[in-house]
Amino acid sequence: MTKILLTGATGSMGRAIRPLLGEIAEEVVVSGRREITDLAPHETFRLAELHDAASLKAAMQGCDAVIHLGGYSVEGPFAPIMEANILGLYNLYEAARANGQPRILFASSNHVVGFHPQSEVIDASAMPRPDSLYGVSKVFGEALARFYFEKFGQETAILRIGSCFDEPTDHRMLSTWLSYRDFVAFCRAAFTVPVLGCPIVYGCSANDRSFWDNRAANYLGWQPQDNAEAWAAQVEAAIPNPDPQDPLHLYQGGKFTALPIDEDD
Ligand code: 15L
Repeated sequence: MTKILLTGATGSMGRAIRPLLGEIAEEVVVSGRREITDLAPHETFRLAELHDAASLKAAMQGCDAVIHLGGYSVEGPFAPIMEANILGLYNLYEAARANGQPRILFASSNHVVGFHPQSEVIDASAMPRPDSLYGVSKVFGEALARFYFEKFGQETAILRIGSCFDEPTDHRMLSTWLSYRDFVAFCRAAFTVPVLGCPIVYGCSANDRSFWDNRAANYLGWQPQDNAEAWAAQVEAAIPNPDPQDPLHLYQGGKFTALPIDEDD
């Protein structure tokens, strides 16, 4: 693989993984809504807005693969979620269709299945039980990815990301944490496996307490290396008596299940 487009490069996850992408690509086009100036030698910047189809088409020119982190990444009012995660994702897939169908890593979310209880282990065949308007927009995204696969053969790795941060900071994250290096290793696997298809995979490290069974994706050859258990003592010391009735500890989507619906402005 030579040239990857990274959308959402100015977001927190985009910033965290950028330094690792040189390991899996010769060139990385970093794109976002604001200019990025601290470019590494293998990086170029393209201004691209998800609501602006032409800017996405231009940013994707010559790319062999796309890591799509762009979008609205938390619960919020419906209008901006719709613009970024519904219209914006459609624009992204149309840009791919106009650019020779590079493989796409679609950053879906555990909030697609957030109302499944933490006591259950689920796999990719679990029923969507979104916990937020944000989660609903990711259900749409997964359906759009599948539609472009069935209709045009566009390959996508749908990664239902758990919690991709520096380290796990609460009990739920001991199950849902995904390290940056395991994420980048997943991208490498998805972009180099001979036939990708359109799998749904749960994005978490090799956590002892994972809620998710990824055996159906073994053919990708992805073997996460990190394990949130290394932070268990630290989390348990910081939060000694978690309330089992708190949504944070009851549902896989944690506190998203209890958020109010934001009114549009
Ligand atoms: C997500 O989908 C969010 O983008 C992120 O901010 C976290 O809330 C994460 O899920 C999570 O569930 O921990």
